[in-house]
Amino acid sequence: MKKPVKVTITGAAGHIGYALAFRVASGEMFGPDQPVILRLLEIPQALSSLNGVGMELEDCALPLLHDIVLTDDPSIGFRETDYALLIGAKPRSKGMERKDLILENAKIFAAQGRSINDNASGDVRVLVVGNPANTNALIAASNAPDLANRQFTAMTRLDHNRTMGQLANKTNSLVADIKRVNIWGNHSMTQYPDISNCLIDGKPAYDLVTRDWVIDHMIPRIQRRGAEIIEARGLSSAASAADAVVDHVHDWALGTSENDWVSMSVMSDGSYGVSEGVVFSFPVTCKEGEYEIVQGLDLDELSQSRLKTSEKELLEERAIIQELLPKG
Ligand code: NAX
Repeated sequence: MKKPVKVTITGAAGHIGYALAFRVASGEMFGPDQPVILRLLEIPQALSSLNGVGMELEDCALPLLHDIVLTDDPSIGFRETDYALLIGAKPRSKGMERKDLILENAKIFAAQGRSINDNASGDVRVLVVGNPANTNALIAASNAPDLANRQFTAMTRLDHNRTMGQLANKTNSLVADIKRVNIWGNHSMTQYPDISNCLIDGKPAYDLVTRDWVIDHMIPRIQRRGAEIIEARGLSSAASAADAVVDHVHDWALGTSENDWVSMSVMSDGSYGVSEGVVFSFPVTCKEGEYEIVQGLDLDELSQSRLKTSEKELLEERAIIQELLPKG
């Protein structure tokens, strides 16, 4: 029997956390032979609800779930953890400016970065989902002086999966036959879903869809998909977000498929001319727990200008929280 993997989920009593915990515990993230220990972290006001999540997990009698820790203490929540899934964040309240939301959440992710640094496994992998996810990941990484920036990522996999879903629908194909889509930039309205290199059943996607459809319909729909879901459901995406968390960590830990890549927001190393020091979504391949940014893709003028727009937004977000970046 393999040694259990310790997985921390913050905000585990929230919508995404609730949809996620059971899937991690049932083996979907790390495979059917990998036991897990769940460490579920919440704020004190949500502990009663978190207890309910713990009871339901117990009632599932999941063979791979070796232990459940429920806590509001980050030093217990992150203790020796191998994977920290940072989902808990403050929602935007009525009348709150975007800048205030960034600042409020920045404090949470600075504290969690420090706690992960002090308590987690030295080899921990961190995924930030709580918004603004890319900038929160930058803050967490910058507050973890003993850990490498490569250990911190933010989630653009939901946007990636949404792009595949839209393409499958439009071209009447199977999602399994769609390869090499990717999201560039920030998890926000400035993100750039790119299908220039995409193959559908081995054929270039642009043989099957027009550039006008991509520019006028697909890209804006992906950018606004979160709002579309809220309008329809009265609640934000939860099951699909949890599904993207499973995909992101699964591929990071176990590797991406041959001849394909996925979208992950990672610390920019200057690839494709993107400024260093922002967490930016790139196409990546993963192997044995490490990711590599895919190099050498051609970017036409339109793509370059869209990358610049998203980079500019990330630089603006960074300027707002600059004082919370002790690493520089
Ligand atoms: P909910 O409000 O349902 O749940 C958030 C939970 O986090 C609550 O239970 C709250 O008590 C807890 N929490 C707040 N501060 C905490 C802290 N300091 N430590 C531990 N727990 C804390 O939100 P939910 O729908 O689950 O969404 C969570 C976050 O994901 C939001 O910031 C949301 O904007 C973001 N999203 C990010 C996505 C992405 O693709 N990157 C997509 C989905 C989602 O919108």
